[in-house]
Amino acid sequence: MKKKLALLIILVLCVSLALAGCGGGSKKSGDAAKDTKGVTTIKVGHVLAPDHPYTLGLKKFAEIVDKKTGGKVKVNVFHSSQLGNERDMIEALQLGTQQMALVSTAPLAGFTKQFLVFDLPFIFSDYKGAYKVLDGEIGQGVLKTLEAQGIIGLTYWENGFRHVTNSKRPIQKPGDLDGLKIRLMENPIHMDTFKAMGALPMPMAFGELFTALQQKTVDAQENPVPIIWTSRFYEVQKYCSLTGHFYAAAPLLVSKKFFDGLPADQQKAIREAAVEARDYERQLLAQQNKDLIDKLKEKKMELLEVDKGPFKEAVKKVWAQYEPTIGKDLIQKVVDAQK
Ligand code: EAX
Repeated sequence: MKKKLALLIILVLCVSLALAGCGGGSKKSGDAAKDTKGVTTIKVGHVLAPDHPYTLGLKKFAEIVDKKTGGKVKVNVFHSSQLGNERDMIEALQLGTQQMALVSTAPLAGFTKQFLVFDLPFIFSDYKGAYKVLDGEIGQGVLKTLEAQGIIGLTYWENGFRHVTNSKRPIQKPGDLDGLKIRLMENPIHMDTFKAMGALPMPMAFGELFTALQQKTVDAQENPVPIIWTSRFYEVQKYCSLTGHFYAAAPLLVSKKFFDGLPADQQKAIREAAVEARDYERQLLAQQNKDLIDKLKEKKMELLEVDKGPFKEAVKKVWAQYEPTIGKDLIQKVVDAQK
């Protein structure tokens, strides 16, 4: 009997010691991503296809980080909403349960309103103008506002100028959008912009979009050419009007909880890699924007050049509507910086 009791006490002690080991006290989030060999693993997620420049750029980022840290920091890339939709991932960064994410600016407006300025229709004249604003003090200042939300914005990658596709009819002027059910990102400016042109906005996460188009739950969507190609929207959308109504920047984000837990040399390596891989990702997109128009036509998509003047006129009131929220100064700064 005594033997059994002694065995039971030893068993209980072993189990409680093992559980205490799992608890491990409060680990810094950076440590949590570190394995027993001192290698830190970063999970970075995005919602686009495995062959989109988001994925290719992040793989280049992973290579550069690995090299700059001597293998001490590994980056695992998760595409196609494997880690959730963009809002889910931004929230996971705030909690420190995910280390990095690559998203469009649109959902970030729900976290800091300064991002709204970048989603004003036709605010960017061209790629050069966008880069001057985003890579300069204005863009860096807006990224800084994320830190109060527990997120560090490393730099702006690119999604691109967005165009309207639909399954119903050629869109050549704003009135052609009348009554069209269009999927939009969850961003108030995007909704008000398309409402101003008579469309019916349907906010929806990107991961649900292809099925919604296939089942005709929505008639239309808007995205840059590289997404229309890599997400195979040409299979479910007949018409593409090259409106270029929004320019979507794509901030590369890191959890502040995680990043602050890293040694300074690894933080420096990650910041440098983010900028080097950004330039690579932008170049990939520029090449795709050249090559994919013809490939979409080969897939029997009808691509239409449009006169942007009437579209700009139709949505001008959105600028005035959001001036009190964004601030006249910030809007003017973005316009002036492109002159
Ligand atoms: O950031 O949701 C969209 O249409 C975006 O282009 C996508 O999330 C990539």
